[in-house]
Amino acid sequence: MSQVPHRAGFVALLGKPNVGKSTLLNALAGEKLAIVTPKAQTTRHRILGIVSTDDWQIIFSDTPGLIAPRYELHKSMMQSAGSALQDADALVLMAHPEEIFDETPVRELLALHPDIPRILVINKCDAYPADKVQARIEELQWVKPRATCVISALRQIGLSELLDTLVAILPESPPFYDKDQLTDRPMRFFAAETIREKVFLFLRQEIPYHTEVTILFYKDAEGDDPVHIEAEIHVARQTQKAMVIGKQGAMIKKIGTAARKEIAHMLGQPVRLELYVRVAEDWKDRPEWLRRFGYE
Ligand SMILES: Nc1nc2c(ncn2[C@@H]2O[C@H](COP(=O)(O)OP(=O)(O)OP(=O)(O)O)[C@@H](O)[C@H]2O)c(=O)[nH]1
Ligand SMILES: [Mg+2]
Repeated sequence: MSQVPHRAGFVALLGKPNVGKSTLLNALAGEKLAIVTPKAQTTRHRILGIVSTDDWQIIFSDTPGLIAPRYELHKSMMQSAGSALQDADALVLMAHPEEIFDETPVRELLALHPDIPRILVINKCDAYPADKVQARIEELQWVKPRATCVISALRQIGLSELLDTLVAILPESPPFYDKDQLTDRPMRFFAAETIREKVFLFLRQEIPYHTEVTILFYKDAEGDDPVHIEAEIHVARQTQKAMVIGKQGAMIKKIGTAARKEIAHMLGQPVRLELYVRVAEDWKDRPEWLRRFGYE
């Protein structure tokens, strides 16, 4: 048994879209919990990633990238980012040297929580020269960080220094979750997110932003029957439905095959996956659809 007091607490990962928050969550958790794509605004819900050792437990919240809301969907996404600060013992503000989005939503959210210790994390150090990294650190001094870490979430550089920095801030506390628990989300959520990731990766420009995925049916393997999942891909307009299905069903087949392989890999079991495409007219601005899709 270790003699040091046990520490535990909550850390919110915040930043503009595309800075690498989900990549960092996955790297720290050692598992793919959050989907990652080159497109901004990939993450739509808060996702917990629980990292535990004998001596400490950090509960990270991955959050949607901070933007000025244009749809009801965005408002809900920004609320879920804000909710990660309600119980946070520390916040990680993630940035990288060449961000494009407006900084106002970041400033506004941080202003609401002046007392939460802030760690500035400059990500993607593998892709930028040191002088650019340094320039970004200087630009972000308005954050008044308690510490600054330079990392590459992708190449897993600087992560243990980041963890040491965070553990030093955490209060003494028993763990909040079982030490072998990785996240708060059920497998159905990861199945839906995996399908949504393939939509983000394979479809052009704006289509992914009009797409949501729900699980209709989920049954564990039984005897010779594999895990059976039926999911609906919802789009906002009829024309988008044709794009998701593709010529002679080629696109939906590509999405289904890639998602099925990845879900099967996650579960370590074969999976039967059936996908349906439905039109949910203008769902991004319709509270009844948003509620159905799990947004508050
Ligand atoms: N070169 C480099 N690319 C990275 C690094 N971390 C993330 N990326 C890439 O940046 C893109 C966005 O990564 P995400 O993890 O989805 O970013 P995010 O902050 O979660 O984005 P949203 O969910 O849209 O807010 C992906 O293409 C990642 O592969 C890094 O350390 N180095
Ligand atoms: Mg993300």
